[in-house]
Amino acid sequence: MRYYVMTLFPEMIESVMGESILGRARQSGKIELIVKNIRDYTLDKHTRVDDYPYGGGAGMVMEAEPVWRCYEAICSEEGKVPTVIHLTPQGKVFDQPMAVEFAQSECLVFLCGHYEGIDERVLEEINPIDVSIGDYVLTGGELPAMVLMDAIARHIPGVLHNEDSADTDSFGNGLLEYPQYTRPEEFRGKKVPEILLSGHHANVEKWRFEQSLERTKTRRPDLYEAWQNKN
Ligand code: 6GU
Repeated sequence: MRYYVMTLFPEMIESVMGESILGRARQSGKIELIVKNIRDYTLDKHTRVDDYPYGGGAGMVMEAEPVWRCYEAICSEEGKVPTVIHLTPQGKVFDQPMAVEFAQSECLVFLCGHYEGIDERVLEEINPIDVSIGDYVLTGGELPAMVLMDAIARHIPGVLHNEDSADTDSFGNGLLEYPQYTRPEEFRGKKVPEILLSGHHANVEKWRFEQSLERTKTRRPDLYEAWQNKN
């Protein structure tokens, strides 16, 4: 997978994407990350990338030209027109099936807006897929882009050590995950459920499945209903 990020805050991306499982996936070459600073593509001598909105109103709008030139640079590098994901609260709300679907791509470009948004005309030209991460407003698209890159990366072969954990984790089967325990066997008087110490694999699986069902039913009745309808 090759991820491109178009942003005004490249350090924000680099600082997070060098860590943990994503950092390891980059080291091993499973994921390539190319961060483009939109400011590098301005033609303005003061490197300005935003301006006041026509019609007035609060805030600033990201100019079309630097975004377009940055996008064209990526198209040239790729030698084709890539899939572009524009992070915006106006987009389709991201979910697990979308993560699985996007993971099939060879290359994904994340366009991060800031301020009051991006000049509509360059969005019409690029025609990206608009994606939101939920119904609340953030100051920019960088955190959402990283949320997507993380969720998508888990579905790229070799990124997770244990290949089946992407499927058994919460949502892999449409249910929340069962509770987990590790040593010691007793913590503040609380014991690990006996069945997990039994070594009886089939019983453990059955118990975990029941726990998943119960949790989903009480915590996320919406997911539980969806699961019932498809099972
Ligand atoms: Cl993708 N961007 C911004 N700025 N805010 C958001 C969002 C995206 N998703 C939820 N809130």
